[in-house]
Amino acid sequence: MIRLALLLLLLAGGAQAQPASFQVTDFATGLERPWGAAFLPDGRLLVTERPGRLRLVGREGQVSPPLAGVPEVEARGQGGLLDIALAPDFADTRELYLCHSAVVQGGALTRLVRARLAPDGTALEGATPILDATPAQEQGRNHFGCRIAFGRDGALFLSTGDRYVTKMRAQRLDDLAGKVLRLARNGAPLPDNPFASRTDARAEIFSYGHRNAQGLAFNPWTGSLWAAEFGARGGDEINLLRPGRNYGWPVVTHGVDYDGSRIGEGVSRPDMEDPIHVWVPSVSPSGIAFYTGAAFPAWRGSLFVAALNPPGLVRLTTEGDRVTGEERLPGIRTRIRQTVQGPDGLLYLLTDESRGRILRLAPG
Ligand SMILES: [Ca+2]
Repeated sequence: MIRLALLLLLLAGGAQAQPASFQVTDFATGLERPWGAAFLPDGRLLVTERPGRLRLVGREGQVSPPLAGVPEVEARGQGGLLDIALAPDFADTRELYLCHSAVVQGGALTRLVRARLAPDGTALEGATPILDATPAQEQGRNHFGCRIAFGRDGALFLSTGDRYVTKMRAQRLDDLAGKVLRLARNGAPLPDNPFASRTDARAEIFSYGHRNAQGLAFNPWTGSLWAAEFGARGGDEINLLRPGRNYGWPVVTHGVDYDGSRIGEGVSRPDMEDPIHVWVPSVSPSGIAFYTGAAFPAWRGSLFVAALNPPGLVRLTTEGDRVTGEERLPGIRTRIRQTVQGPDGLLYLLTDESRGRILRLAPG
């Protein structure tokens, strides 16, 4: 168990310099590359493991055996069982959503699945694929996205990766890779989606030109949808997602390719959306979460960003839909895949390790 007592100063300009001190403990252990997590109404936590398992973590951190009924996944490269989200009416329906990589006729793609949690919590029931981010791509097993978030209107948003190999899939409107999709609960496009009336575009698309967004969260104060995506070398982004807009990849980016070569035509273009925050060099941002809890009053309004490389946790201060400051939390030097706020107002961090853990941040 790691125990740290750390004093942080609030860096937000003009805000009260109220210190937040925290301690980090291992809440749960024995998880292989935990990737996505969702708290149940009773305080237990469903956690995916990238190799293809789903487990239920009890309120004291006890980890269940793998649940039955989980779909087969393509656990190669960056693929596997990825995100999980509960339906907004989960308390009544026990319905939840998973995204994962799957193989279709030799090619791989990101798949969205709907299922129900069995009443005793030991299995999924009726897991059914409801959307494939087609076309499947034979080459490569990188950049599958994916995160799931529900809007206030009940719409399901799903981020997909550009599948890495050709980059330009993110710009094609007849292709579901490198997008954020907006869907009904059965996986169908919503009729008021931005491209619903066009015959040359997929009606599922909400926004496009994304490289690989693994962070997706609604700002609870403004209602806006925020996304984090990986750049190549440098050029990681936070974007404010608006319907029908083009977020630029790979035409505009602040990053360069891994061999140092230039990508696209610059950092900005009038017909494309600029990010609201950029990292050069990279932090490799995966999951994001707005902090709304009472346990850390000084952190209310912050956006927490799980960072893979350099490993750790980044806190962005925000005002409305703007980023006003940034700090890296001291003492956390593990690759973090996702950050989730618990019903207790504490922060739970999923570590990207083969012997992965859930870290818990509590005042102290
Ligand atoms: Ca961009």
